[in-house]
Amino acid sequence: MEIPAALIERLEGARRVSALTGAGVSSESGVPTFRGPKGLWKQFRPEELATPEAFQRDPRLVWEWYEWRRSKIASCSPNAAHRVLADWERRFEEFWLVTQNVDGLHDRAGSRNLVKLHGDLWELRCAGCGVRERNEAVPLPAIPPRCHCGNLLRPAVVWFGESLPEAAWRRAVEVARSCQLFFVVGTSALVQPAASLPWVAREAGACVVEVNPDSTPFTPFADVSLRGPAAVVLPALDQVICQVGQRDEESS
Ligand code: BV8
Ligand code: ZN
Repeated sequence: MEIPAALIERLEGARRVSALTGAGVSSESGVPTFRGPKGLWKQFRPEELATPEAFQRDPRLVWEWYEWRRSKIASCSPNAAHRVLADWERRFEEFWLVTQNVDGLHDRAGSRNLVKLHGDLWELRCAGCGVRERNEAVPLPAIPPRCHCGNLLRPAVVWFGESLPEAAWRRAVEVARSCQLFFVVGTSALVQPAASLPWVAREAGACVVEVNPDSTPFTPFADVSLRGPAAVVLPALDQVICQVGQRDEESS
């Protein structure tokens, strides 16, 4: 994968770097994306399943979909892209990762400076008393699962029409505003407000790099567009970063 010289130059001086990921970063791990030919939404429509109304109307159906996704993701492992993003916490003075993904693969790859905009598939929360629990059982003993208070437990994810967690959104905007380099990896850049983060970074003067095999509505506005799968492009980028790091060490 050829990395443009202009990007190598920006990488040389970069201290504060951030990334936004979407479902595409997990596709090489075997996790289905939402759009695209075999996309998740193909079989289901978001308004049918990933909304509070759908859960109200038919909690069992919504849980069957989440059980299916949990069982699929349970057999997936982080791929090279997840691992590189976890390594970048040690490569740069300050690296933060903002993800739209709920699959938990960034955690499993070792990312710690991680902002989860849309929650976590492996956490349940009570629709009544608000209690939250981590539960990785596949399958769950019974669906829809019930809280000890008698109310239904729901996946601790953000559904369409629900607000993002305040603190997570605030942190994500801060991170996009303060970085010198902003990577947009594996997202169709369609779901708001996450899709506004590359714009926030761009307006704050960051160099915005898109990593995606396809073009997206943001592509024309990216400073650099690396057209390829994340599990190929990110390791290639990481190699350049290591070489630059070695050069710095030799020259200092
Ligand atoms: C909110 C958790 C308001 C659940 C998710 C009309 C216009 C604009 C906005 C709206 C509108 N109507 C409604 C809205 C708002 C709505 C929205 O944006 N809708 C969209 C559909 C238009 N947003 C919301 O509702 C948000 N909340 O706005 O609240 C509010 C305000 C105040 C008070 C009350 C309410 C909440 C949105 C969060 C929804 N939850 N997930 C779950 O997962 O079950 S969204 C879910 O879908 C993901 O988290 C992600 O965000 C999105 C999917 O997008 P991607 O991750 O980008 O994945 P996708 O498949 O689309 O694309 C994959 C990409 O990867 C592709 O580009 C592909 O080319 C690329 N790729 C493929 N292979 C690879 C690759 N890239 C790299 N390497 C590869 N190998
Ligand atoms: Zn409860």
